[in-house]
Amino acid sequence: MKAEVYPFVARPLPYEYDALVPVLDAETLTFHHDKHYKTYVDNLNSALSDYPELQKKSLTELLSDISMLPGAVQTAVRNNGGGVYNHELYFDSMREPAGQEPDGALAEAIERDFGSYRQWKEQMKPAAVSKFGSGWAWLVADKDGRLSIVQTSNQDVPDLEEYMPILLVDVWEHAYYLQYQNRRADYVESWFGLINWRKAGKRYEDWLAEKAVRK
Ligand code: MN3
Repeated sequence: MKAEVYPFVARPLPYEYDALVPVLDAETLTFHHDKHYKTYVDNLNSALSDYPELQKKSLTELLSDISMLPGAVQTAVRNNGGGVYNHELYFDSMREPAGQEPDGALAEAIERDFGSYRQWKEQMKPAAVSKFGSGWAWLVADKDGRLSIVQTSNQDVPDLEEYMPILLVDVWEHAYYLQYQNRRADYVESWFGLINWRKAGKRYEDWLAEKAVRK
């Protein structure tokens, strides 16, 4: 994530609106990006407008310790700041369906921590499908580079001081309902084919490099 600060600006999709067809159609992606994501950006800016001291903080800084923020703005930052962070990573974690699989250091770590890519997928899919209500399923790395799968509710993020998000899947109904209706499992199964493993691999390697420097 780039260290952008207030006022946050909605990022364009890194591909065309129809680039993810047939997994995600242009209507789904247009509503998701132009309406849902954009609203989180607008609401985050609105929440920060009266807090000059918070306007110098990056999104990661704002989300890393929400309890340190003024009480009146905590919920708005948690919901809308999380909404911005999660959607930017979600859109950036996908690419046109091409059947990519992980490689490099991330592929080795997946084999080490899950057994194989297949076994990782067998754990990631139920984490996403079984998430009750609205939320996210994530692949994250800890400070030693160990991978794990976590779920978060609403627009919550994992503990960003402990974990680096590598990729995530949105299981809010707005992510899939126009195209898949109630068939969340079909959406999640198809989403695996959209994962941009090159970008996920780079996030993982950058995180390892950052941690190596700090030790
Ligand atoms: Mn969403």
